[in-house]
Amino acid sequence: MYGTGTVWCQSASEAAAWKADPAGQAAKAAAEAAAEATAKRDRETAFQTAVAAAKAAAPALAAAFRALEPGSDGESPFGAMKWIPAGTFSMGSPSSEAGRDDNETQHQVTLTKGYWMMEHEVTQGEWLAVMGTNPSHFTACGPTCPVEMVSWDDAVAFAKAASKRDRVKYKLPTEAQWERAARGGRTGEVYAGGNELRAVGWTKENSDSKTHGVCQKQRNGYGLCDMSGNVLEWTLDWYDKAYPGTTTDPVGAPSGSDRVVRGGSWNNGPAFARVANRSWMNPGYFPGYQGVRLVRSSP
Ligand SMILES: [Ca+2]
Ligand SMILES: [Ca+2]
Repeated sequence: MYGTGTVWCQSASEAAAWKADPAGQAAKAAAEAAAEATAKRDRETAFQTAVAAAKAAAPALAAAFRALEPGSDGESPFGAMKWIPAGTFSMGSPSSEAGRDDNETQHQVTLTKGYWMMEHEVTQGEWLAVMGTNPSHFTACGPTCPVEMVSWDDAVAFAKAASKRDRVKYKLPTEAQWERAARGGRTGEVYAGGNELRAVGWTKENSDSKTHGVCQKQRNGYGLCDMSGNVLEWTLDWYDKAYPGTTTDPVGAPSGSDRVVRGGSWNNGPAFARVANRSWMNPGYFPGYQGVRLVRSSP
């Protein structure tokens, strides 16, 4: 700290500027404080507007979503829901994939039922409209940025509250549902939506150490955004290094200490954003890079 006789400064150059022109510096500081206060007010207004709009629109959107036929994409109170078809796909990574680990052995998995998945990570505005709180660290990012600092228990509570509000059965995706959705019905893509990571997601390489508004990057084959990067996403499954024994509608280990989290985040390097990458986290942990996205099973 540098004293000037009037204020304490963070640097010697700042202190010199105060000594040379105290009135000018005081005016500048006041203008900066006023701009910051305005930005904060605008942000709060943006949140209030988004939440009011979300709450007003939810009943009609939920009714339409409840009536939607399996097999079709549709609108929901959480924006577009993309239909992910039943089928067999290749889960895990080929041994040639750079950055892979030995918990990704490639194998065929069959999902016997299709399901809808949110095109984007649950946003701060959407979380606030359902839960009445915003636990996020990056509130300056605004209502269309992903919610973070949510534990697995928080995410499950959110799915329950949203299900009650919309009278739709939302859940966290199983790990297999998450990976099938992230693959987008394509083969040969390392990241969700392509092999150029910067084009499809926010990771440590391009995030500027923060979250970003959802759906700013290229979508994947099913029209989903940010399956690689931005925030990590909880899945329903307990983590085990070995995949579940069954390859038809697998549901994860019967018990465990950590839940599977997928897709990497603004805080992780490129290897974590690979579609095949499997990470895990204590269900009670809620860092500023942990978010969620929900699915709805077909009726
Ligand atoms: Ca993500
Ligand atoms: Ca890994």
